[in-house]
Amino acid sequence: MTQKFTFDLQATDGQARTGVISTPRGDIRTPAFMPVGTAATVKAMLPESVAATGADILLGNTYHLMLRPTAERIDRLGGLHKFMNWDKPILTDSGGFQVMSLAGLRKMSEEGVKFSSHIDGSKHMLTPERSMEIQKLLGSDIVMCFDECPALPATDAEVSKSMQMSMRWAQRSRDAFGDRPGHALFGIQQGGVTQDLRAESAEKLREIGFDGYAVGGLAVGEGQEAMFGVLDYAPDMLPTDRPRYLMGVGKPDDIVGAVARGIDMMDCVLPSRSGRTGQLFTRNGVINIKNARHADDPRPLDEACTCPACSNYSRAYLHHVFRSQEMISGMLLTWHNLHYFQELMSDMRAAIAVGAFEAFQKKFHEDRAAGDI
Ligand code: PRF
Ligand code: ZN
Repeated sequence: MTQKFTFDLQATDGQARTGVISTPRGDIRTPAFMPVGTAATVKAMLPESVAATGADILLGNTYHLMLRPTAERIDRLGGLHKFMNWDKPILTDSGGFQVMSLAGLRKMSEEGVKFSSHIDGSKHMLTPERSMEIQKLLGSDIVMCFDECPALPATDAEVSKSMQMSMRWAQRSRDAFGDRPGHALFGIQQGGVTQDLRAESAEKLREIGFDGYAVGGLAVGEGQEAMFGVLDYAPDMLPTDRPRYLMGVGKPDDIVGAVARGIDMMDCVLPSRSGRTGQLFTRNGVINIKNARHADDPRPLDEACTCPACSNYSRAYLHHVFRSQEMISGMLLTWHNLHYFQELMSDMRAAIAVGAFEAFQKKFHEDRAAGDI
């Protein structure tokens, strides 16, 4: 077992890349999709089932876990991996982004952000130093810098000011993280949809030096065209020999477009959350299982899918348990969606490895256009 964190880039095809991140807790095949396990669980899934879908790594959240059950309690109980029974790698987000989207009253300063909990209104403070401490207590394998993700639209002056602060926080995160063999610290590029600001942010992060680099501040309402516009240049500003992680993305076509532009890692609540609301992803597009037209349909969701929901149940059954709000509905539908996302990643890795990513993309878009589901 390696004690080091390494990234081995194995093949490229255009801008698309495939490789392996090695950590003491196991390998992460890239491009990688990370299911979200916010509260020390991927909702409706046992960890072994998440692994069975093909996931090599999960995402956890500083913000949620610091409030409940607290990082100190998880540490006393042996760390997050043991606590939630997941022994593969875990990446944790640093908290700032979730504070902005979830917390009550917030007050931002150079020091950090003061906020009140969305659970009980209690007061807390997150700083780069405290975020590093919490992620260490959790035992996270990939730690994210503490940053600010400005809400878009914003003026260039506002985005610049926020990005500069995030870069000072990146330096403080680096200093507080220290030297922890086998654990990685990722910097987060900000700068909105402005190329000069993205370049300046990348420059600062490269100067500080990280084990990997995230593209933050996207998928915040700017739309796919604007996001792809940034991804046409942003990954190239980051070191080629380190993993590049696009935070909080996304829909299957966002993922394919991001990989085509040089992204290696992604995370999103979409497959798990949609599973619980009855939206199913298939190669022919999205199925809403709630729809009455599935009530008598004996066919599986997706003939070609090997997940338990598709192997053993009809659309009629899945429709019935969804309508009846049976617990098995969230379980089966989440499993299917996670399986679909992981198969998409695995198909992309295979296509990139043999130089067939262009053909893969063409078929991906044709299948969706053809879809009568
Ligand atoms: N920063 C952090 N987490 C994030 C984001 C960010 O910019 C995003 C943006 N899509 C999602 N999650 N720390
Ligand atoms: Zn399935």
